[in-house]
Amino acid sequence: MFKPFRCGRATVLAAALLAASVAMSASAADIKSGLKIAFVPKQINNPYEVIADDGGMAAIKEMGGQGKVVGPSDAGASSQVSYINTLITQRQDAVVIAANDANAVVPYLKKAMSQGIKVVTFDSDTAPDGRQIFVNQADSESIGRGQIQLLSKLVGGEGEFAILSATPNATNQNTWIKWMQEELKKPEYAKLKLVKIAYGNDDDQKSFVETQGLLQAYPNLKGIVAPTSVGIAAAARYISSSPAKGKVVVTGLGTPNQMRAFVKNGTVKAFQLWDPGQLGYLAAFAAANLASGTITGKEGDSFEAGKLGKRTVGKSGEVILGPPTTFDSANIDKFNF
Ligand code: RAM
Repeated sequence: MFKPFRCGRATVLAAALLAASVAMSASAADIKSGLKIAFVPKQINNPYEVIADDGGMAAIKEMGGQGKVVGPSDAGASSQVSYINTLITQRQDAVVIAANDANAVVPYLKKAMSQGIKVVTFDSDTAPDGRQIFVNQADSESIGRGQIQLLSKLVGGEGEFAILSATPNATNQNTWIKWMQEELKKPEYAKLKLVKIAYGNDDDQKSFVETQGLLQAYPNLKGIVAPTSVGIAAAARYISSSPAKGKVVVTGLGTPNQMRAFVKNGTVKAFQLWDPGQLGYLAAFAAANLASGTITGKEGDSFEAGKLGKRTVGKSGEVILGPPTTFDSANIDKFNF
């Protein structure tokens, strides 16, 4: 770093100012050992979240820390609050959370940060003052626009479609839906009509029933986009055994393991996702670096993230994993998550 060649007062001051404004760059050796890092998923029983948390636990083990996963069984807006409070009492070094609401958890995360606990959001962000870093699966705009591009291709560019989302307050889904609506404004989608945004609350049964409701309410429906791994699996299951199979397109974001059977039986032609395990892995490295003081979360800070290599913090404390993959019958068997 900065090496003052003369030790006058002005030089020391200049060095301090420079250190405060220059982004930090950390190496693997700078990670403290024995860090206590807790993951708080949206809901503990969601297969997607389980893969993400497992990735986080693997990274924490690699770094010689103590990891654990705690969280609610439903993705309700305030269901994570009591878990955050307990983690504060337990004096964790860092909390990594997939927020169920952009604002509901913020006061509690702020309390954690005021006590020196580092906070990383991943998968689903809070308002920026609720965390130091947000580890995003991919660029939100590309995810949202990409969903409409894929849907349009699958339905032949025209017809009525619905979105089957997670909870009405999920930050990630709401951001993606905003970008889907932006993409829809392009003239090439003039014949594509969004008739309804339904919410399955990332609950399998509710998502299943919502799918049924959409088919009843919109007899001309040509497609359902579910940007949630719970929603897309439930929609595909409903449609696979209904007369709508082969007539109504189901696409969105899902895990290859949950969707494989529906791709093989022809219900689903294509859908997208990133590797949730890598997302959790990256988030754990971001948290450990914050907790080791090697980075502060400022734009330009960089750190080594194990097998994922060097990562740099972008605008508003965002670190991006990478572009999503599109899965179809040709490649789905290459993936096992
Ligand atoms: C569900 C959750 C999660 C989202 C995935 C795609 O599992 O809503 O937050 O990222 O779907």
